[in-house]
Amino acid sequence: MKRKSYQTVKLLTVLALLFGSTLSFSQKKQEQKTRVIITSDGEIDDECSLVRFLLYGNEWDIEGIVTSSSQYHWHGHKWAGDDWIDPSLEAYAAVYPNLMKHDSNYPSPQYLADHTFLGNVETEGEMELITDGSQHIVKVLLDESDNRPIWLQAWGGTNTIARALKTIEEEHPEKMQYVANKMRFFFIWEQDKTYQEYIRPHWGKYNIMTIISDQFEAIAYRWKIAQPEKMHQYYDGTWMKENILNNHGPLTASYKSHTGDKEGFVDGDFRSEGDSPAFMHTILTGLGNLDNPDWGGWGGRYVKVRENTWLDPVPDKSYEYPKGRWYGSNGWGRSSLREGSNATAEQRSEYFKPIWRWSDAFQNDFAARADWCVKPFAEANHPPVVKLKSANYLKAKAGAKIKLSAKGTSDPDGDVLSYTWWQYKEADSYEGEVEILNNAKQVAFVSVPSDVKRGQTIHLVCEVKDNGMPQLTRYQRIVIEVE
Ligand SMILES: [Ca+2]
Ligand SMILES: [Ca+2]
Ligand SMILES: [Ca+2]
Repeated sequence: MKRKSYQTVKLLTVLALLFGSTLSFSQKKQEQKTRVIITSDGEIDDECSLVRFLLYGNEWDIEGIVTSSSQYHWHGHKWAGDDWIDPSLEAYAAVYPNLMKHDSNYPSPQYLADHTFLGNVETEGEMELITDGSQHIVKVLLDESDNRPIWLQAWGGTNTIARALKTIEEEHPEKMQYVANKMRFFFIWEQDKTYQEYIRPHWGKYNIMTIISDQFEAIAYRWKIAQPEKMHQYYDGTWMKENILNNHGPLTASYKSHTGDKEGFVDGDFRSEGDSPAFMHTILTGLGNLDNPDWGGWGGRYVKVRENTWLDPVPDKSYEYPKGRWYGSNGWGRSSLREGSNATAEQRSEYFKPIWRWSDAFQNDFAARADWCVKPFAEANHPPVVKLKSANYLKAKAGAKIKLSAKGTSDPDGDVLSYTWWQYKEADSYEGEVEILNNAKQVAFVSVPSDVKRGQTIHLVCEVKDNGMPQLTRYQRIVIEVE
């Protein structure tokens, strides 16, 4: 079961008003699905990210999987091969029938094969050639029969996306506004110059939502430094072998964990999924972060640095963001992980916390998906469906007492559910703490403090865990705006 994004709820309401009727179930399903296109440079950690991505293939309409170059990888330079994706797609085909027992929304192996393309790969930042990958992106963006937003993810360079946009600018300048309205960007660093040199100057005027992540390092190669020790148990070899690598079919068996030949890591240890935050942001967990990057979700939390561009919150008030690229050496996290950095251990931990805070939840979720590859529905776990009695966005006055109810929450397996209501302090603009009465019950109460100022927000998360194996977590968020 998927929850509607806040924007979708609005859209459905508008459509219902326009047409005066309710949409059919299948139409609703389509409206709820987020559309994604990934462009990847095929690094070993992209391969790991791809396995997790395919396990969540039921969550989105996957409009394209495109191989692209980056500053690290291109044709003939540390290149995984044009067809590096094929073994993963074959392994997916083998587990697909079993995945379908858990959700009939998984895309067929043939569909995925038909939507996999080679993009711009000749050199770093190459965007001269018109490629199958760039042309596919052009086609999807220009298709006016489907106006839903599309999240374009760069797991490597932005060059193939840039090439596609240049084609649109050259051949259909009158469609640029239309295309811009549909696009959302999520970049894992800027792994070539094409965002700064082409996309920003030519498309910046359209104010496209653009998230550029550096905090992805929380689950990249240096996860052991970026994450606190209490979370390592969800990434170590013992956990990975039991939950992911062994006895879960060919897809997760192909996952490239450490093999024990690297100092500091044992056989089976999590290696890196630096690109996963790009799609983890688009998994609808109930946190409502999809169109609100500063709200925080499994893919991290971001702050608006300029126009509609969102970078990582740096825990140093004197820090000035670069005016240009946000990547490698000038991404704050990269430098803070370096030996001899001035960043304190606390700052470093805080910087990566927007992702690692959910490690137990998203790793257990990954483990459940691995089970879906081999187990029948009744023997695997599925996440709870959290429902609120109230709206997600409320207005209240200082001093007001508000009832928080998650009555109606359910679990597809009939599991016993436990509730935790907590204040997401990093995401809200109120600087103090609120007290939540009965914070471990289905119905809780919160008093809006007397010292809140008009316009400030308080973010409360209703976190629901089931008692299945592995234990799964979903959420709803209530934002209280003080009036
Ligand atoms: Ca990559
Ligand atoms: Ca369950
Ligand atoms: Ca706050």
